[in-house]
Amino acid sequence: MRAIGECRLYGIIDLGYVEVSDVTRVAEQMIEGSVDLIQLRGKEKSVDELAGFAARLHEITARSLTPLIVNDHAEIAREIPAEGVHVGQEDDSIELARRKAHRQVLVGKSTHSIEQALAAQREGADYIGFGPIFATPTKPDYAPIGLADISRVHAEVSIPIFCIGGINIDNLQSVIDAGAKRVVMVSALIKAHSIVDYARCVTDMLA
Ligand code: TZP
Ligand code: MG
Repeated sequence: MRAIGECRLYGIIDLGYVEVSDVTRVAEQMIEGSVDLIQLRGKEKSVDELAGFAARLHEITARSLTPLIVNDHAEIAREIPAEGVHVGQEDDSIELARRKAHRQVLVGKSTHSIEQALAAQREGADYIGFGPIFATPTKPDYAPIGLADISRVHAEVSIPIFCIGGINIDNLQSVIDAGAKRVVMVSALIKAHSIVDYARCVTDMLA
């Protein structure tokens, strides 16, 4: 499986944007475009539904050694062989997520400030999301934190940091110039005319 430290572009299959019938196509295109790791996120779906989608998705991601991360519900990783789980500030602690998964998995955590980033590292996160950098309809209730703290978080936190929130190909260079090495893209990638070409362009810029 691809190591988290080698990952630069993190794609999220958000079921708020992707029809269930389209999940396989989107995953295959992300992989063809060299997305390094993929998360399944479905805020409106039940745990059982998500476990079913994750099981099918894992059959695709495993072929290309792309880690599959499930959002919010660590217990899904107990049933299906996802490589990791992702928790937010209001979700299970990292320790509880590891216990629920009941086996060795990656655990990532969403952070919205330097203080939360340092706390996630102390708690034993394998990676963090850091943002939202820009305002985004994908996470509308969170104030954007802007570009200013990106260089400081990279100086103070040694685990992989994925900048997230409102990032697209038009503002990506500003995020890179601010110090980012890794990014998450949700809507920009999913809505791209060609997910494959869009992802390739992003991975080239992050290389
Ligand atoms: N966490 C912080 S911002 C965000 C999440 C899940 C959503 C990012 O989505 P998009 O569409 O790339 O702005
Ligand atoms: Mg969450």
